[in-house]
Amino acid sequence: MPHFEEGTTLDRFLLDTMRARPGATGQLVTLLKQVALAGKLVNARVQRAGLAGMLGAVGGMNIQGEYVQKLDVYANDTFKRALEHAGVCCMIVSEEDEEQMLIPADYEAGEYIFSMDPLDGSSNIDTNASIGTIFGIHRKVSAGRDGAPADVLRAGRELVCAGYVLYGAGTMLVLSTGAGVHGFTLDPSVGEFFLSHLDIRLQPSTRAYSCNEAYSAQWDPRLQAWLAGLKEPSLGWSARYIGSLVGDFHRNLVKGGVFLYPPTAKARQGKLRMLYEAQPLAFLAEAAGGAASDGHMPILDKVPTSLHERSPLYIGNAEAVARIVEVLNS
Ligand code: P6P
Repeated sequence: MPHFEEGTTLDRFLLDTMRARPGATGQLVTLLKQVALAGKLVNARVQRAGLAGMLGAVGGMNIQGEYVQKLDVYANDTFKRALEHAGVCCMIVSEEDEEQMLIPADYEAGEYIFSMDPLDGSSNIDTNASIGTIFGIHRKVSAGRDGAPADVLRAGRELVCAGYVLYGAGTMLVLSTGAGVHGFTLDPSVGEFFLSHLDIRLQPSTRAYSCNEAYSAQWDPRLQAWLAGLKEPSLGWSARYIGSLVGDFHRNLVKGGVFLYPPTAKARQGKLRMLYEAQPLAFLAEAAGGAASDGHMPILDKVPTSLHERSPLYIGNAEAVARIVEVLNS
């Protein structure tokens, strides 16, 4: 890993690490700079969300005379607007949109497909808990100008980049292009993301688990037994759960932990979506030395068959994920 001095901006990092890549056209760097711009715009609105609440229910008129949009609609529009004209994408897939979005004919299309959950955990906005934008980026494989579902209904190992913008106590952009996972923290006083977490690594083992235990009675009995076994006091495990995937994942990435969202009676295929939640976070987890599984196979080997397909998700430190898979296949 090259050395980066104090105060390295996102732009400098992207140029230094990606300019030298054979065949680099600069499109991916441009795409990620637009993601950073959209993240700053969404962050500014998220930070004022409480005020918007004070100025009337979402959807009412605010003090500037503009309609207060639901934040996840605002986030969706902001990321699409930042990407549709940049000449770097040929399709955008969003949790907010049933169908994929193609680039308008009057804009130049590029070679990348951007899949996103524009504001994961948005139900937590009223509690000031961490929320975020999760994204995955594929390079186009289909012919012609426009992207097609076949460009994203692929194994997550074919992603060229994945990451998230976390709107929390601080605002961070965390991403990987396959060579390590790196975190950039926004300094709002200058409006720049600065490298703050170079090459984040997940240690092999952990003693922290993250799940909604209220559903545990609906889980596979073998998983229930595994969880019960962790509670032996001498083992020293602890539980942490925000209820915001991006916040739970980030905490586990920087401090260690295993997140699990097993199938439940209400979500028989699991709740979380493959394209813009499980795959991007699995890409990051493996790039940081961790693992991600659906309980039977690595998430990154699983090929989704529809844009909004859901999956069970077990993700975090490799030993804990391996143990869960062993338990579920014993
Ligand atoms: P539950 C948020 O709504 C979300 O999609 C993820 O961010 C989070 O991990 C999950 O749902 C929480 O689900 O069933 O525990 O409320």
